[in-house]
Amino acid sequence: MEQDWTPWPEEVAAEYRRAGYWRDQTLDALLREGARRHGARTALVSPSGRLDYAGLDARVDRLAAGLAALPLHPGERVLVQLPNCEEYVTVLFALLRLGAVPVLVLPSLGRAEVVALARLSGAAAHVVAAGRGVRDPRLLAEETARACPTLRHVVVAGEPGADRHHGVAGLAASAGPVPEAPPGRAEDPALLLLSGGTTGVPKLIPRTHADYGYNARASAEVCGLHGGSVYLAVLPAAHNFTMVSPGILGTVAAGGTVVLCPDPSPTTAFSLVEAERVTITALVPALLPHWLDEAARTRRDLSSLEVLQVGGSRLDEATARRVRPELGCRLQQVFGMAEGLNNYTPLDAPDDVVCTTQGRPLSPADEIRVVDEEDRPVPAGTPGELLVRGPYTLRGYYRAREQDAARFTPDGFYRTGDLVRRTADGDLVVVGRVKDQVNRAGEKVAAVEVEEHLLALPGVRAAAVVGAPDPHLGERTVAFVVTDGPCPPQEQVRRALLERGLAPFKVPDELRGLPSLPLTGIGKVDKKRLRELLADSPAP
Ligand code: OOB
Repeated sequence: MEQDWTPWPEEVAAEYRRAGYWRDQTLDALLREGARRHGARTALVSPSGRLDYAGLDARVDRLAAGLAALPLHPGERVLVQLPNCEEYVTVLFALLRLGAVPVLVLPSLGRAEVVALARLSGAAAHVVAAGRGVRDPRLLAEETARACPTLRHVVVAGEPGADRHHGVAGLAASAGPVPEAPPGRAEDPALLLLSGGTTGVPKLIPRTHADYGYNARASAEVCGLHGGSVYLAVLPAAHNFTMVSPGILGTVAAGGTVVLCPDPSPTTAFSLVEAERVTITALVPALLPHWLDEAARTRRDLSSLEVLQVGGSRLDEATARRVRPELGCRLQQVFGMAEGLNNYTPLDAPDDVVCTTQGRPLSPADEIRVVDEEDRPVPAGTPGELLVRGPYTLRGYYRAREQDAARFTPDGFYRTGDLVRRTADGDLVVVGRVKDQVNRAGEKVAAVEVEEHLLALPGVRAAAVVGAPDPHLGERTVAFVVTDGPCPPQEQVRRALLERGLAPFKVPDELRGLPSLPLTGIGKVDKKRLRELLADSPAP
């Protein structure tokens, strides 16, 4: 059988091992080690309560045994679609301990995407939360199971002892023995992350224990984490930023405390910052103005906060400059991607660097190229597409050999699709994008995916989706459609897309009818022209 993923070439892997980037250690060992070294220290704070390292480790052991008894086997993929709750962390570590492969699914994804991910990964189980979200997550999971024959179990977190019919199981914690992890697994995929994507079908990113562990440890180091650090997870836990930059895993690697914020509102977050003496947290730029406004209004004591990380989409300089005076903490810009590469502004960099660049690569082993359309390196200071290769950047997507050819160079560089310029000091500035994607408040929307859903609606003859500048979202999605007869009302299209199972955040913010789509010289839809149309006639 063809391999599901592309490993690093053996001589490269040997070098990463030799240099100490890669360790022969699975990700759950980070927790095991924490339990051994400082078992009584608080590891996790969530609405369900507090767990110290020893307590969390013991809970993960019991849960791993429970999941194994379902049965779930090492190597099997499991969709984990949970909000920022205690079970997210315990289930994640339990699956890793078991050797099962979590597929991290954002809670906001709809049926269409979840089914596609279940099929692509051949998932054996889907873990959802009880009574959360817009629709009943159990219903969603049961629909997924019907559409995907490999799915044997729907596991509902937050509902102990749920009825077992229809393959629905509660999250049983069994006292049985924990299956021993087979050795030498460190360089196998530990988990699968969702790619922001540029294609009609979602793509999955295989991340190995060794590469992800390095990403976590090295990030913890550049972000200055230590045993006294308290990290507040505000963004969805399943996002790479929250997982490993330095996020939950980086904090566990440093022996710090993870606090889970159940919603991203500044009111909730500020109470937790005050109560738990949070030292570091991470936001997308779209959330930052709300935090600044709330800080001006509130009496909450934010003095514990040392570092505010902002990333996921472009942060404008004016807002960046408000962070230190108005929140009283340092700003750190983070330009990362689930595919691997993380860039951080150094914590001791001057304000000008912190407020005007998106940082520099995390690892001395990150190989960066900035190239023109012919893949030729551009001179420093000239914008070009960013290509990257390194000890924690994938070499190929999961089960996507054909699509890989377009996204990787023959010598293994990942084409990020981001246009960057490199300053004389080696800092990167993101200036644009060549990939066909909308970055909506940090959430990535592949234009093609939405276009395909639009084209499936009756009467839609052509569709093109582009991003338009938006003061609140950074970018909003605009769909241009060519229809038989008059353009249907936006609300009707919105409902039809939701009905098809598309995630609400991917439904176009604006719909515009056109008699035909403008085409380029070679007959492709001219998206540049569409953006110009938008600039000429902005939304009312
Ligand atoms: C993070 O990961 P993804 O996979 O959701 O999205 C990656 C893409 C990048 O290729 C770039 O287009 C954009 O998001 N991006 C930024 C940015 N950070 C990410 N664009 C401009 N400025 C930034 N600071 O978004 C992600 C993963 C780990 C850490 C942080 C963000």
